[in-house]
Amino acid sequence: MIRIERVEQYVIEMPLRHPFVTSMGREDSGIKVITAVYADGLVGWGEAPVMHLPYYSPDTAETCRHVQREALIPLLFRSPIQHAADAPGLFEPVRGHQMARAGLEAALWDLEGRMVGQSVSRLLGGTRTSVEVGVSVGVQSASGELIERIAAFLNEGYRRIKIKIKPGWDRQIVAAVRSHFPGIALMVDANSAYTLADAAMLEALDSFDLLMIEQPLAHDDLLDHADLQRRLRTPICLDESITTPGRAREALHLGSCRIINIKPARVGGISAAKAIHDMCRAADIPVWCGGLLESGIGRAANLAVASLPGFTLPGDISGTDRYWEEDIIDHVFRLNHDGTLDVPQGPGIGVEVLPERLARYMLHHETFTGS
Ligand code: OSB
Ligand code: MG
Repeated sequence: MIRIERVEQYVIEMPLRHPFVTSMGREDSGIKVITAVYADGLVGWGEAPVMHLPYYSPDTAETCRHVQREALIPLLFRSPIQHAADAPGLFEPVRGHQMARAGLEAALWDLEGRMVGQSVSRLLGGTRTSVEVGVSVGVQSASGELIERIAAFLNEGYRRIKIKIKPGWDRQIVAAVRSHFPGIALMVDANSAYTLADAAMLEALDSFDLLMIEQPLAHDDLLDHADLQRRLRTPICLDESITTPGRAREALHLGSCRIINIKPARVGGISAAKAIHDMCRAADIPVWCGGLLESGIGRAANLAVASLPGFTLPGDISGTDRYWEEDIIDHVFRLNHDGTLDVPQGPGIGVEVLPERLARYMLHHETFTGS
C-alpha cells in the first residue's frame, strides 16, 4: 500500500548547453516541474518536462503546478493506492494535463520500486539492460553547421540522427545531409510545420531513404496523416498527435502512421506509455522512446520504459552532455561504445537527486501535506 505523507513540488530551470531550435521556436533552457513523493521513510522522484510556453503541448510550468496542487495531489492524499499503476485510475476525474499527471505518476513508480527494492524497468517487465539511442539535432543557422554537428554526434557513437525540419529548412537540407552521410540511419521531425498543401515536398523526401518522417502535419490531426501516409513510402511516425492510449488506437485504426514515438510525459504517464507499447506490439507497429529534454530524473525513467521489448528503434534518450553542463542527479548518462545507454538497475529509477543542484536551479518550491 502506498500511503503518501508529503509531496514536494519544485519548478526548476536548467540552462541548455546549446539552444534547441525547432519549427516551434527556440529553447535556451529546460523548465521542469519536479515532484517528490514521501512514504514510509522513502522518497520517489518524477519529472514533468514542460516547455516555457504551450508550443509543443498545452502544458506549461504554471498549468502543471496548478493542476498538481489543486487536483492531483489532493486525490493522492485522499485515497491510498496499491501500486503506481493505479495512479491513472485515481487521476481519472481530471481531464487532460498529461504532463502534470505523468510527473506525479513517475514519482510513484520510483517510490514503489524503492519500496520493493526493484528497478522501474523490472516492475514494468523490461527485457533490455541497455537501449539504442539516437540524437535529435535542432535547426542550425546554415547547412555546414548542421553537417558539422551531425559529424560530431556520429563520432560520439550515436546510432541514429534526427534532424528538425521546417519550411525553408527541409528538402535541400535533407539532400545535403544525405549526400554527406550516405549510409546513416536518418530521420526528420517537422513538429507539425506542414499541411497537406505541402504533400509534394513531403513526397519528395521519399527519395532520401529516411527511417521515418515524424509529425509532419497538425499537432492534433489523425485524418490528414492517414491520407499522407497512403501517399508516402516513408513511414510516418506520430509524436504530438498521440496524447492518450485512445488516440493511439484511433491512429492504428485509421492508418495515420506506421511508427509511434512514445513519450511518457506526453501520453499522461508511464502506465499509458506501457499501454500504447502493448497495443503497438500486438499490431506489429514499432515504437521508440521520445524525449523532451529531460533532466536525469526523466531520462532515467524513460530508459526504464524503453527497456520494454517493443521499443525496437533507437530513442531520443541522449547522453547527459548533449543537454546539460551539470545535471541534478548523481549519475552521468554516457554513451556506450555501441551507441547504447545502460538502463539503471538500482531500486526505482536507480539514480539519486542531488539536493544542492536542485536548489541551484530552483524557481519555486511548495510543500503539501495531507492535512
Ligand atoms: O518533437 O521530439 C520532439 C524536444 C522538445 C520538444 C519536442 C521534441 C524534442 C526533441 C528532442 O526532438 C528530444 C530529446 O532529445 O529529449
Ligand atoms: Mg517530435
